[in-house]
Amino acid sequence: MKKKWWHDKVAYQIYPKSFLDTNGDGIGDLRGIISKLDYLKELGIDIIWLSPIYKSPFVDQGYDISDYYSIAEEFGTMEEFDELIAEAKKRDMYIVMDLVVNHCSDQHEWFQKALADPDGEYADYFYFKKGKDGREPSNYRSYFGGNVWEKVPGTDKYYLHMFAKEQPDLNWENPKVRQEIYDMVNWWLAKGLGGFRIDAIINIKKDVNLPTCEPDGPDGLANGVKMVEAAQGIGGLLEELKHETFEKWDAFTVAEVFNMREDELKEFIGEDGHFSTMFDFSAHELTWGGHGWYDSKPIVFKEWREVLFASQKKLQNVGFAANILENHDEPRGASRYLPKYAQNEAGKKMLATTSILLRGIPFIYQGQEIGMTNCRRNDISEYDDISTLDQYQVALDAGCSKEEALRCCYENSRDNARTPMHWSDAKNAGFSEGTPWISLNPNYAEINVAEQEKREDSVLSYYKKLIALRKNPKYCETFTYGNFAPAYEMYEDILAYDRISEETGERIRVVANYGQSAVALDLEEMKDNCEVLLSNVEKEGEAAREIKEKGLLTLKSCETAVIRL
Ligand code: TEU
Ligand code: CA
Repeated sequence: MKKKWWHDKVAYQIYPKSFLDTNGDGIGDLRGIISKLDYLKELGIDIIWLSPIYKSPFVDQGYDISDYYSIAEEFGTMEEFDELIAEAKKRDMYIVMDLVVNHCSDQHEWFQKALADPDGEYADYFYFKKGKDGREPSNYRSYFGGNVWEKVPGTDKYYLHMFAKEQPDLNWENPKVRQEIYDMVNWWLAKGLGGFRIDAIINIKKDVNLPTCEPDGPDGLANGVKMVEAAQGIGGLLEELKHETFEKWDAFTVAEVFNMREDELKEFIGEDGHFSTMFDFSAHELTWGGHGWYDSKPIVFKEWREVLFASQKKLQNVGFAANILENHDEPRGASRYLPKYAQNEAGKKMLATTSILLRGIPFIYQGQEIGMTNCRRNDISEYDDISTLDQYQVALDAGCSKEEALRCCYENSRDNARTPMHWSDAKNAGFSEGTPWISLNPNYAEINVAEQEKREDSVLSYYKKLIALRKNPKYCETFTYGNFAPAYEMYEDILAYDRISEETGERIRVVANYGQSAVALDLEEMKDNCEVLLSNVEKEGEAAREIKEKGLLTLKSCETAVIRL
């Protein structure tokens, strides 16, 4: 395997709007990010992914870009952005931006020009299509609800939007569009970016000619993903994109890919694949219901372990996954993956351990490192997210009560991760002196950075130790390139695996007890040669003694350990 500069890195996602506000307007900003670079450095972060900071009307929180070449005023200036890159560089850190090019905002100059002249050059930057019998060309549902086709005012045409109607899809079949995108990507890379996280990229290739089909919901529409699944030949587009941009700069790219064809994995992230890596969403997909959040499923430990292991085994023969527990679209990991009895500091450390030491690039989402949780809201008006508002309605339409629909939002809402970061127990958790754009999770008095920085046994302190262990030059080779092999699969509640270096033969075992009762794990054969590298109950010495004397390691509920065999 060709070694790449990003293989042994640890990444962190910042949701700028909710990270840190320094001018009191209630919105996080670039100044706030710059001021926390040392905090991130100390945590052990190398790569920082910023959710979109481009100019935007914020219909979908910046994933609707109206000018790819400017920074949203809300976040700051281009000078501040350049300063951020320079300051990151000083600390050996990389800034990765979000690349949102499946669609732009309806306020983008291109779309405005297209509306002004629906038969002109710019209409071809998008998908403009004649309706059928005075109706939309077909009946596919956009991800945020409603038909993917929206009327172009004053014409018999419709334009396509896979997401909100304010996010018209760009026509990647048009070479001029592709060139505009490549120029823009190169322009940002020339500033010294480390690379990009690439948004919703599977959607750039679609079969817009799919005829109307059997509806799968009371809205008379059918899942829009069908158009993506029916399309062939995305590889050509992705290769050209890579060749024209990323490759020239040795940039790091992490793609957000759903609904990829299984047999295309190697082309996507194999050596010389389209991308450096892509997120492993296999655990998250377990919770998908057939119709919406109202029929989503809770995580069942054994199923989760199974897909996690299957995914690790499959990926190690191909490339590197980017491993996440949460992001700005997902509920908080501690609330989703931990059973009630494990939703405590020990449980959060255990979850961190089993995730961060997997094979792949770990991505930590802001607040995960202190164990932030989902946030309960009493009324739908307290939510901001466009998708949450849609899914609430979908739940009501399916016959759920108001209470049930709110519970779906509590469990699934994208706003769970978008509440402001908890820096301290001061006003607004130290996030802002003004009125935060979205209300905080009230538990900031208990869960916050300042308190955890003071405490050796906090979740934050543990994350630091865990990341330092992964990056320790002694074990780095094993944690980065080592193979993955499941362990103790016969136990119902144990999540355990070995990382084994082909190069040095070193074997490191990660063990965790997600169950409620203690389990004694057999280490008889290795008992004379074990070293306990990390434990979440501060008993490395005790654990080592038990292994040496009895050839066993007893893990209580929520206990985890990392052992060099
Ligand atoms: O998310 C893409 C997205 O919404 C997917 O979960 C989608 O449902 C999937 O492709 C279905 O198969 C990204 C961003 O992360 C999100 O915040 C944006 O709202 C969205 O794109 C639109 O830009
Ligand atoms: Ca601000």
